[in-house]
Amino acid sequence: MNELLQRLRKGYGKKLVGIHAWNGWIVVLLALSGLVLLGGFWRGVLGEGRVWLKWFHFVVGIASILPIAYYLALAGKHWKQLRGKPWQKFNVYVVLAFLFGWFVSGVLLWQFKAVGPRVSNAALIVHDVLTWIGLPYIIYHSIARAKWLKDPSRLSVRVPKDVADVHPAAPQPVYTRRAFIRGAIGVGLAVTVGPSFLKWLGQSFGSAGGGSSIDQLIENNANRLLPEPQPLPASSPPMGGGAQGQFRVYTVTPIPSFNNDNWSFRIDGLVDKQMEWNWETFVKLKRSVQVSDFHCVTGWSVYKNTWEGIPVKEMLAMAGVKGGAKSAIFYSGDGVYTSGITLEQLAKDDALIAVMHDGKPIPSDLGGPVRLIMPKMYAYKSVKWLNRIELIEGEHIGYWEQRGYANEAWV
Ligand SMILES: Nc1nc2c(c(=O)[nH]1)N[C@H]1C(S)=C(S)[C@@H](COP(=O)(O)O)O[C@H]1N2
Ligand SMILES: [Mo]
Repeated sequence: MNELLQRLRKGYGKKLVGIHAWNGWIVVLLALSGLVLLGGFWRGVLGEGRVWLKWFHFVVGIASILPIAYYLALAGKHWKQLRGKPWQKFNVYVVLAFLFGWFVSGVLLWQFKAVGPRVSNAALIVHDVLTWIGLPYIIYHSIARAKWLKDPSRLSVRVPKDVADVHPAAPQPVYTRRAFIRGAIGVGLAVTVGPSFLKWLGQSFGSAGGGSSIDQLIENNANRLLPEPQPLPASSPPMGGGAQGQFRVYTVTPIPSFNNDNWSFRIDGLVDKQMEWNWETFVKLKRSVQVSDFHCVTGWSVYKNTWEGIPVKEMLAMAGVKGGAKSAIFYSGDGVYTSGITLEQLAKDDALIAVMHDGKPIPSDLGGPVRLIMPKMYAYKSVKWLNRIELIEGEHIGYWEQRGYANEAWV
């Protein structure tokens, strides 16, 4: 009988096992690269590597269609084999649904420019939810399955009837060990993946569970700049009715913190009059209020932000732009991050040097005390901890732009 089982497993069975192995490795590669892309910690460590990793993730993701297509070609046969095994059928449905969902949402995220922020936002949420549910499921499945396959009485190959008549199947042991292993894996996963899942849940649907995460960011504000800016009437209550969505805190450096002694703001380069402010003089500059949406290239957005600050136009007018100047470099007080924007692009009324968000000082995690806001461009132009503007003759290629993001960043 052993010989016969072997023979049955060879041709088609071998193919199935092969597909399974390929698919398993692809899922492992996608999971690892995906989790690194998601983890804020890795942004600073990887730098340029992050853009390569993103391409790797896309290419492997697209390649994942191959074993799936191959499987679908063989699915009819597999289906017959699974007759009378509803749980295994269910499992195939679940795995295919996950792979399909990941693939479709992944393609939408890859094509974020073509589909626009609403769609890519939804795709990102789908992609994340599938990851947090599907990954534990698939890890659990492969571990449980590996144990299972080692037990020869549980091979999923059906023994033909005539063979079964001569060799009745061995009595099934009451398998408490397997139940134990499954239970242990379940608990292990809950402990390891659980906390990050809950954190993600909190970030994505923050206000649902009381204490929205932006309030937490404000509470943890590491900046100490006095006096606090007082909101204009249009900011408090916020003209836009309050931001919709959650910011993901992005940074390529440790989050800097500022106080009245170590903070200043400067405009220099090709200007008539180089200018510098300390906090006390900076908060006295005339501000205005705008409502705008905020879009990150990785797919998430925050809608209807009420920002209050100094329009870039007015700031430039104070310093006076020299004839030869063509663009501006925006420097972050983190000492690393920069972005370049042309004066033509900066002529838009909504280019803002923001000091307040929804009527409150911008917390340090979100780039406070002062950040750039370019509502019609992807948010990598919105330099956090902005403390210097330099006017130059040519073009500047900023931090992410050097690492593969387009210098032209219109949404
Ligand atoms: N100094 C600095 N500014 C930055 C970044 C950064 O890493 N460092 N990331 C940019 C990117 S890619 C995005 S999407 C937004 C994110 O803003 P948030 O962290 O307030 O959500 O900040 C932009 N400005
Ligand atoms: Mo971004």
